[in-house]
Formats: sequence, structure tokens, C-alpha cells
Amino acid sequence: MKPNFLYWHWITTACALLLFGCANDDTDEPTGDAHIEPGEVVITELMPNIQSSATDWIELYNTTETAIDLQGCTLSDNGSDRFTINRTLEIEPGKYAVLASASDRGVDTPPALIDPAWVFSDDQFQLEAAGPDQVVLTCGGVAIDRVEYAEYSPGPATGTRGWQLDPNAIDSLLNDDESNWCYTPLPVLSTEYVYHTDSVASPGVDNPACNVLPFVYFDQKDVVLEGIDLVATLQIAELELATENATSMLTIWAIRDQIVTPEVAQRINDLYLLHIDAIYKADVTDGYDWNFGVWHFAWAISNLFRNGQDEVKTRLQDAYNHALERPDTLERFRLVAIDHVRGNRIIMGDIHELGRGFAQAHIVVPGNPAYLQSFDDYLNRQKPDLVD
Ligand SMILES: [Ca+2]
Ligand SMILES: [Ca+2]
Repeated sequence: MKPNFLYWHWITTACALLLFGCANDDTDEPTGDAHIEPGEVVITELMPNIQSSATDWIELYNTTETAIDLQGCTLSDNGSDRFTINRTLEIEPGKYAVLASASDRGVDTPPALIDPAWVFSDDQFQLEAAGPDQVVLTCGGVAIDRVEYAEYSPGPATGTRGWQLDPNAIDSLLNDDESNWCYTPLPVLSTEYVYHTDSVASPGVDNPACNVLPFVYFDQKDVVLEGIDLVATLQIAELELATENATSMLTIWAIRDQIVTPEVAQRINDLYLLHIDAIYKADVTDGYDWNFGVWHFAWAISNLFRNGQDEVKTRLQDAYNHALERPDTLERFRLVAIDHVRGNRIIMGDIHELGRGFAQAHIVVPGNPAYLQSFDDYLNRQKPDLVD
């Protein structure tokens, strides 16, 4: 707005006349030679101060095509915490600098935490885990980038987990929008961002994409299938579960976000308790092993329980109590399974194309041509084509 601009112009002119950085109340701060413009350095990831964690840290990214020296720049929060970078700290173009409260020397620690570009003390600066808090990078009295976060609550799966900017939004304005941020995705196929067993973050390297999965939802109304025939679908689930292979529970998984009656909940509770131990010992089927099966079965029970009305919860209580402990028995997918079963949010939806295809081939929704029309429809589709 114009009045603000004029006011700001007056302030900056007055500051220039005084030959002092007006926004700089520490007159003994050294000042870097380089002139840094807003947005040339962007805050891309941060780790608040968690009691169980040794370090909190901030990742900065140089968006320009020349090296930037942060000497003289200050990092501050929304309170009185601040520190000044009083020696050369150069970020190469397109590279990161991680500023941390301590060096972390665990065996599998990322290099950027073993040898941070800058180490500050807890007395100088702490990012509050409870939030809200903010990080402001100020150079020459000008705010170069600023990021706010409401709270840090990554859930039960991890000790520490990066709060990171989506790699498609590396920009000082786009990073003002909290919807462009996420916790570092938990490992499924790769353990690239895992260290210390249960830390997941990418300090000093590119952030992984926040969400590459097309069918993930957090609101049950977005995933409820109108007209679903749960009785016929459960017939299919029972038939498949009887094989007790590593994917035999997937029909239950496919209906985990639907609104079920207490009777259906009871049946699913019983099916889970009847088959979960066999799935735990199941052989590999089509590349899927018992880790996959146990994770998805426990996830299904957790969603049904947490979305359910009181009577549904009562019927599912035994299975749910068991499912809650199941992720800890896994050799693979443990962190993501903990998040799905015990995490802060209920992860709903078909997740990806493969999940959607499976759901459409195993859920009965009469009148909806994308899905099965009946139990017989399922049986007919299992038959090999007959040649007259
Ligand atoms: Ca910003
Ligand atoms: Ca990163």
C-alpha cells in the first residue's frame, strides 16, 4: 500500500542519512560487504528445539547464481532470541547452509549436522517446538526472508522430523504460506532421509517433495462411497483373507475409511484377530511381504476405529488395541506404519493409482460403474476367460 511504502521510503532515507543501520540495534555488529536482496537467501527447512533432541537447526538456500556471504547477517525469532554471523559464511549458488545449535556426531548423521556452517548456542537462539515461532534472516537491516510456523507436532513416529518447504516452492514469498510446508515424508521405499533410527530430515540437501501421492485425504466425507454394499464387500474380504498371504487383507484396507455399522465393525474385528498372526508369518506374494501386510491391516483397523461412532469403537476395541502395537514388530515400514496407525492425522484415501485400482476391483458399489456390482461380479472377474 502506498502510505506504507512512503513511510518505509522515508525511514530508509533517514537511515541512509544517519549512516547507521536503523533496524540494527547492535552497533557493534560487523557488516558483510555483499549487498543481499530479499529472497536471495530462502529459509527452506527447520528443526525446532525438542527436549529429546540435541540440536535445533535452520537450513538456508542461496537462490542466486553467485556465492553469498552472510557475514553481518542476523537470525532472530519472534521473541528476543538472536545471533549475528560475525565471520564469513559463504553459501555457494544453488547450495545450502545449515545453522545448528550444536554439532551432532552420531554415526549416521548427515554431514551438514556433523559440521554445521554455523553453530549458535541455546542461550542465543531457540526455536520453540510448541510454537508459534518464526525465523527471520536480516542482512544490512533488511529482512531477507522470514518464516513463521504455528506449531511443531510431527507425531509419534519420529524423534526429530524436518519441517520443510516443498521443493516446488523455494521462494521467500511462497514460503510464507504454511500449505507449502510439510514434515519430511516418512520412508517407504527409500531410507535416504533417515538417520539416528528415527530422525527424518534433509539438512543441507534438497528437500524431498511434500506429497507425490494423488489420493491422500484427511476428511472422511471426501472418501465415503455412496451406496457401498459392505456385506457383499466383506464376503470378498473373507474369501481373500482365507488365503492368509501378505496381501490378503487389502480389501479390508480398501474400505477402512467407510462408515460401518457395529455389526460390520464386529466382523472386521474378528477377521483381524483371526488372521493377523498368519499374515505376520506370510511369505512374499507378488513382491509384497508380511511387513506390508501387517502395516496395512493395522492401518485399516486404526482408521475404522478412529473414524467410528462409539458403538463401532466398542466392537473394534480388541483389534485396535492389538493394531496399535503392531508397527513396532515390523522390520520395514516401521516409521510410516506408526504414523498411519498412531499418528496425529487419519491418513485416508486410495493413496495411489494401484490402491485405487485395487479398491475398484474389490469393493461392491451397485450402480457405480467404477466398482464391482455384486459378489458374483467379483467371482466372475476372477475366472479365466472361457473359450467356446
Ligand atoms: Ca518468507
Ligand atoms: Ca533440506
